Amino acid sequence: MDFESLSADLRALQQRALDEASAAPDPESLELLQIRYLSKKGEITTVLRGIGALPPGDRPRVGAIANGVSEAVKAALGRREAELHAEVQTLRLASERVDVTLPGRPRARGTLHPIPETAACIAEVFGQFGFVVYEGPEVEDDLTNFQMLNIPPDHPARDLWDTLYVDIPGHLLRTHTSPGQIRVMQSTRPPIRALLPGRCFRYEAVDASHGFEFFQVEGLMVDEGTSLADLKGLLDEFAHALFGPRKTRFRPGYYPFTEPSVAFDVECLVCGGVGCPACSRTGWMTILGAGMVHPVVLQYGGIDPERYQGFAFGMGVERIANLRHAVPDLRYYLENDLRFLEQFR
Ligand code: 2U9
Repeated sequence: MDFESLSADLRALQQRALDEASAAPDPESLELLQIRYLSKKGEITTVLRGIGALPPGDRPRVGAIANGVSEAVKAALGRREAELHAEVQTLRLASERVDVTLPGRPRARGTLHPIPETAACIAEVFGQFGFVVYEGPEVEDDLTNFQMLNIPPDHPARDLWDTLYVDIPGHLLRTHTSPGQIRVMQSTRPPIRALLPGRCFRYEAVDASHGFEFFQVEGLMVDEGTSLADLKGLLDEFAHALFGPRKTRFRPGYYPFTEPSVAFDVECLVCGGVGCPACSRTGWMTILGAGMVHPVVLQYGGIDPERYQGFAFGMGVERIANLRHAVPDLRYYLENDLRFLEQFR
């Protein structure tokens, strides 16, 4: 082995290594090339084994060529590695590309349940007349739920409300939101315009038009000189806002906490007053009850009935929602069946 053939071997080896490096398809093949050419048992070292046969004067020159070959192969492997890395990066960027100008994917949106939606709609109308929403507790005491509303313990009117009692003596689930109005009167000086939405509870057999829980909205106005005419004017505006322009009427009614008491009717929403099954052929539909607050009730609320008068009204929200959306059965409101709820989008 002479200097010429050894250095020719090294150059050939370099050429082969560089060709293979630039053709390496992935980082794993680069790793193999690195082992094959540059490791302790690699091809460069193998060629250098022949160095012992050379004259001592030639040995450093071959050593220098071998170093040059090593460096060139190392550099070629490094270049290819950088190239492969860039290719991977480009592929990844292409596959992960986000076009920020594309429209978003629409998500299914929930909606308000028809009962709170109707309650909000009612509050919106009365809000325009200065009524402010208050909330009372669902567990009430007998005093505020009944006695202060002019319904003493043995009063026959108690038969109207079959009550759900709780384990605390003298306490019950409120049968109407009226006790909340007592609390408003006790804590607020007139003029008062209060609206009380809330869930109420009665011990009832459940059927299409009765539930043991229902949602009520009650209103109370107390001021000097408040009259039944003010009540009629307000309720007309309310009925028109919800059901469009229609005839309305007061009919005599009875509640222990109002005197006089009335039922407020609108012209039938189905037949327009001609008479149909929906209005029991009367041409009218009752949408709420109302009246002038009984002087005794004002007194319980800490208000002087000689100076102030008040009117109050109350409505079942399920009934109003039924009329707005033609829902035939109250039980739908509590079942949370999506096939029902999705119709209120
Ligand atoms: C106070 C004084 C008076 C509230 C009133 C009604 C008439 C009424 C019913 C309608 C259907 C209840 O949901 S329903 O079953 N309510 O007709 N509510 S007057 O009167 C009050 C309330 C509070 C201190």
